[in-house]
Amino acid sequence: MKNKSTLTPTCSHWGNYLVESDGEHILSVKNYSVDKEPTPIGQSLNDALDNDARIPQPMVREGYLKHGISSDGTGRGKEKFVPVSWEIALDLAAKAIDQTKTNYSNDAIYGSSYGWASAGRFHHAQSQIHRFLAKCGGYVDSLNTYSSAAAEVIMNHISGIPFLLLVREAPSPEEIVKHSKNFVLFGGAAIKNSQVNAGGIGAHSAVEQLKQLKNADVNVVNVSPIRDDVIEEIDAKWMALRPNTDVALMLGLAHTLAINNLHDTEFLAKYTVGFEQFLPYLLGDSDGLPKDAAWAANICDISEQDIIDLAIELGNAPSVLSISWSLQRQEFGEQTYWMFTTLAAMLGHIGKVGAGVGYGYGCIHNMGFGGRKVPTYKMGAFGMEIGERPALGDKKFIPVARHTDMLNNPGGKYQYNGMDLTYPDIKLIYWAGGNPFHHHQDLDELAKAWSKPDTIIVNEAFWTATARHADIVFPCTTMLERNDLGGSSYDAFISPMRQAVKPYQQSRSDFDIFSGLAQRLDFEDEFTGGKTEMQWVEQLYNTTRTNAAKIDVKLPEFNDFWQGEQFYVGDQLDDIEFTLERFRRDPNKYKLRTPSGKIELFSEKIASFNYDDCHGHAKWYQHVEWLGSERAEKYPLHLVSNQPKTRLHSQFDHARTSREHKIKNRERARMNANEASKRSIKNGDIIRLFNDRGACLVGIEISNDIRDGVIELPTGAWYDPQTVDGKRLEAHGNPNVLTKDKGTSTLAQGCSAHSCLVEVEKYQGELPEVIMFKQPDISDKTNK
Ligand SMILES: Nc1nc2c(c(=O)[nH]1)N[C@H]1C(S)=C(S)[C@@H](COP(=O)(O)OP(=O)(O)OC[C@H]3O[C@@H](n4cnc5c(=O)[nH]c(N)nc54)[C@H](O)[C@@H]3O)O[C@H]1N2
Ligand SMILES: Nc1nc2c(c(=O)[nH]1)N[C@H]1C(S)=C(S)[C@@H](COP(=O)(O)OP(=O)(O)OC[C@H]3O[C@@H](n4cnc5c(=O)[nH]c(N)nc54)[C@H](O)[C@@H]3O)O[C@H]1N2
Ligand SMILES: [Mo]
Repeated sequence: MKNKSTLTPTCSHWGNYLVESDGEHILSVKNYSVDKEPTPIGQSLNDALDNDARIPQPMVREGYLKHGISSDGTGRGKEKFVPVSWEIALDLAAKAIDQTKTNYSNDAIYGSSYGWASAGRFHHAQSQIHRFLAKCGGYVDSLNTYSSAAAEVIMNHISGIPFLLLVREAPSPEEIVKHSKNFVLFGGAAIKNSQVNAGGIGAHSAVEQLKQLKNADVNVVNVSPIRDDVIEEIDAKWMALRPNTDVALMLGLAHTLAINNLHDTEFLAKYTVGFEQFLPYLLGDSDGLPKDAAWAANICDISEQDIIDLAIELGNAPSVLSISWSLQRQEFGEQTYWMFTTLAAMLGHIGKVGAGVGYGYGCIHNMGFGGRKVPTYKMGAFGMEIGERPALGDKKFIPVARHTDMLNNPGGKYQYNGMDLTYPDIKLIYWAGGNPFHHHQDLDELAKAWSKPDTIIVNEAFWTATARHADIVFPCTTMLERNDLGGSSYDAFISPMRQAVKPYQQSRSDFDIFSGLAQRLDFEDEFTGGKTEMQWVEQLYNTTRTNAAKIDVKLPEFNDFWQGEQFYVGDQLDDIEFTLERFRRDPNKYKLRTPSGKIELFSEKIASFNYDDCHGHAKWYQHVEWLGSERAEKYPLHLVSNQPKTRLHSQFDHARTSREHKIKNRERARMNANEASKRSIKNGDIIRLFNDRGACLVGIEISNDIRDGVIELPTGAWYDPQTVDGKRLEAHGNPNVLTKDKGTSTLAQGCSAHSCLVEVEKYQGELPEVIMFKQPDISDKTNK
């Protein structure tokens, strides 16, 4: 007999939902009525149980099953998988971990496992794996994020405010309308990005909020190579600059302010240090090159007059300047954030209500649209949170985006943020909750580097390229197949996540997988704390409830919460005062945590590192990959590989929302009619994007929202490398076969994915089938 259908609440990084299921199947995904702008990404959950893309049982690469840690790693991603029992898979993985520790040390285990995983405080894969590896004796971790490494490092030096706090404290459109006359968005505030919110989101309202700017007397400017990075309804002025030239534009604006005495000398004196070191560079006194509007126009391809006009407007009325994170995922990405802060300091509005700065406006919904009702109490957490992990010495961590470099240069020396570091010699990689074959640059090189370690273990629900490149694959559950609680300090909703369906085939939660390994390695009780899933969920909730009570926020008793639906705490929260507002109010009492206690437009500390790619103040550096370089003669299009509007990174690429948007099963790229006609390309054609690092196939949409010289290909199509006519060709449209794998600079060593030149041509050959959403080659011999 069929079970009757039930509605269970769940929470994802892109929204909270009621899921209708019959215990076995998802029947529908329903939005809450408080969510006025639910995203179509939500419907992806209907396909979470997909049979083709799911991993049904533990799998081991054939060569690894035969030869263990001495197998030939070049078979990864190519050899067959053999289905095995949980016993065999867990024994094999435990043995590999034990051998690695004994033969080498814990420093031979790379366990950064970077990635967004899914929402849910308990089954948070990062918490699970970091707790497991820490209790196993330690491992090599990573620092900073792919999202914003350059900004995290530079902003800490110059503002002393932790980046994840700084980005949350942005004036809302309502406040901007009241207090500002200009709103200049470097990198836009794309609605596609504001669909998501790390840890869950109860109600989207970005469009409604931005529309308040429509009839207000606010001059909105979208500084971006892509017009629809700002919604059409607010008639923003489009300044379509060349990608990666924002520093030059900002310098041109700053120069115009300076020569017209429109900069706020009082603010600079009271709240900043180092303007006097920066000014000679700006005016050209130190290098003979004034960074004036004409100089900037030549680089960024915005007219000199437009730059002058904007500077004059900014100099005469309060403004909010906003900068998206994309501007620092590029070569010298530290400079955009430093120059942006310098420009904003010259305008003098930093720390005023409804004016000043927004770092990462709308990159994530509640950064810009979350308002001031922010839960400041701590959520209960399992394991180690980022920032709470053990102290990190030499060889204990790498800057997160130096993954391939580390595998290629064991023992190699390098610099990061003033530190002399050495790459560890990695023998075992363990990943749970991330997709390096999505997030890393120059993927064909990563694939080669992944042939080097002795063992690679991956927990995944789906046959992503990362799972396909592992030796041991543990099939894990999705959030619809387990019990959890959702919520974060970025959102005023907290939600029960009751199990909606039984686990797919043999899959188990990460908690169960790590418990099984910990048992074999003799630390099961330490890992589980002697508690079951539901006991942990209750404990995390009760910790949250106790923390909330300290600031007079009342959460229901656990049982009431658990049986109910998402719970809103916003009406119990006080408006927060932003850190920079407090600093402006009383700079002596609320000194910034910088050496000077003020905003550092010149940093003695950074200058003392003597890096030739990051000096003591913000500067324009000559990039290698941009439209003004020599390389652009061969590869004349700048690839903007931005975030996808139809999914979160690579997650649920196999599901309906993402697939319906593809063209002939390939990722959709956009270029304008002018660039298309130069190459005889028509709307809907399949084209080949290429440079000297790789090539991929995409479907093309012709759109005049893209400036000349630019092609947009969002990230996230599952990496599908094939060999066609003897040449490597990625068949599905993954931009990371083209992007360059180089640190932003010696300072932060961050991801610089947005610096990449390509050329394109109409694809004439026979179309290779996209095979990534199907099961890989699996042996019909099961090893029980
Ligand atoms: N070219 C280019 N590349 C980029 C960027 C760019 O702008 N351009 N942006 C970068 C940025 S900002 C980021 S943050 C990264 C994102 O990179 P990632 O965070 O690595 O990408 P996701 O696709 O979110 O990967 C999460 C994986 O975890 C799996 N997962 C989900 N839930 C669970 C779970 O409970 N347990 C386990 N074991 N697995 C689970 C999902 O199936 C998925 O495969 O990409 C970066 N890469
Ligand atoms: N739907 C959806 N939303 C997401 C994500 C997702 O995967 N899907 N990922 C989330 C994550 S992890 C992150 S870190 C944030 C990232 O947030 P961002 O870093 O802001 O995201 P991007 O989409 O890479 O870039 C935003 C826009 O910046 C513009 N841009 C690119 N290069 C330049 C440049 O050199 N100058 C200027 N002025 N503009 C430029 C592009 O037109 C692009 O559309 O997004 C989050 N939001
Ligand atoms: Mo990110």
